[in-house]
Amino acid sequence: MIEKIVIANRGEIALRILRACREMGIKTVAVHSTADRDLKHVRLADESVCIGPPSSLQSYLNIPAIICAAELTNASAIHPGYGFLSENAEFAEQVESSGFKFIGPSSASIRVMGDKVAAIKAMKAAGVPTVPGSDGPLTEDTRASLEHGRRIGYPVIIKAAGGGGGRGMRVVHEEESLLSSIELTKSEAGAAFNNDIVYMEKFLGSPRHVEIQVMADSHGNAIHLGERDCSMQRKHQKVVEEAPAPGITPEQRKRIGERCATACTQMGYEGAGTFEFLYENDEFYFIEMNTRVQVEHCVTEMITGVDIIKEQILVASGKTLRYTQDDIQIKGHAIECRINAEDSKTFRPSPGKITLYHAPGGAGVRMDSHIYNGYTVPPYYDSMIGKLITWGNTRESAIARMNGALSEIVIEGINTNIDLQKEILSDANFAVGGTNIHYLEKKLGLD
Ligand code: MV4
Repeated sequence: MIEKIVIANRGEIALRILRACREMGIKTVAVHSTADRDLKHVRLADESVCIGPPSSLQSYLNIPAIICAAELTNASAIHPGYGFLSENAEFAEQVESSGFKFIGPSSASIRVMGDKVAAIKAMKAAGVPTVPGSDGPLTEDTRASLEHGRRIGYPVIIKAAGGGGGRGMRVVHEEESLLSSIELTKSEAGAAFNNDIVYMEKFLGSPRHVEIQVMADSHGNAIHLGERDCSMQRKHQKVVEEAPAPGITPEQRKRIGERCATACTQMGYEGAGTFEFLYENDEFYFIEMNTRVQVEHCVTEMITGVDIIKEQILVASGKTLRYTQDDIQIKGHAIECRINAEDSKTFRPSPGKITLYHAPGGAGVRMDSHIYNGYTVPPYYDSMIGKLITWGNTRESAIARMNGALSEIVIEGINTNIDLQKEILSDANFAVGGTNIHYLEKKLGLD
């Protein structure tokens, strides 16, 4: 069993991992930058190691410094959280070759999913539905590219194999601009990802973003924990997430979920993972897989009762999954509002000192946040300062509890997006459920 874990992250997720470790009787090592000495989890950790200056590149992305901290503290494993090095195959490889357990899938799995063309190929082979597309890289053969375009039908989208999360994509509306768009996307991708491989997909005009949470152990067992709807986003940043996704039937959930779980077994995938789909006209289309724990994992925890971080640690310790698929029952509804330190008009980060903080509470209310009275939000990192999650027996009651919690929360000294969250939660279309990925940007007048 893992005895001591280095938490290679910061903020709310570092605190979330620390809490899981404490519950399991596992010792913790917080690694932090010089700007993060006052983080809540650094104070609570059994040990802490300063790994570098504020810049992420020199601290949370500094592979030798993190592995060195694991050696210094005689830790047995490293949890990468999300962002930073969590989907860096090179890091996972170096962690393992240094004799530590990387809490996540193998570096080989991370590498496959990091290559979007390889990921799609693996999914097709496993029977996961994908977007009609080139099913492979676009080559020098321009006739073949034009042929793909005609077969798929316009509009199409050109995506970089090394991209993901909204980077390196271009929509093409007619054949006339296909070849120049491919060249442009290729050269941008080459510069941005050092990989100019691109592929083509049918462009879906108004999909929802629905993703499936999976969990797999090192013994070939895999289960799914249902889906989340993450369509409420702005500029590829999710704002509100919920589980289950409105309108998805138990039959649809079972069908797509089982395909994802089977794919995990086929690929030898280990740990937590998320299959991202576009959902349009009652069909799921795989686009990408995330090989880390996600920000929004909490809504899944609330409706399944599964502690995803704890389960990650257990399967990393070589334990068999404690749940079979039949053990997983979806109960009620959960919503998560991301709380960001940002300007409500410009969405620019709003770092600074929190002069007053009152956390919300009550039945079905969970606040995952590292902030406290007097904490200073540094300017160097992501502006998310917490997640407010509510659960209810029905979607309506989860919304009612969120409305209550949003009016209860007090954060003074910095600007936050709490007013935006109140607006979304009282939006008539949100109340109906099932709005698409463009809804929020349109509502905000961005489109
Ligand atoms: C698409 C798409 C429409 N059709 N692929 C953007 C992020 C990356 N994960 C994939 N993305 C998209 N891929 C096809 N074939 C539209 C998007 C997209 C999007 C997807 C999910 C959530 C928000 C989005 C916002 C804009 C575009």
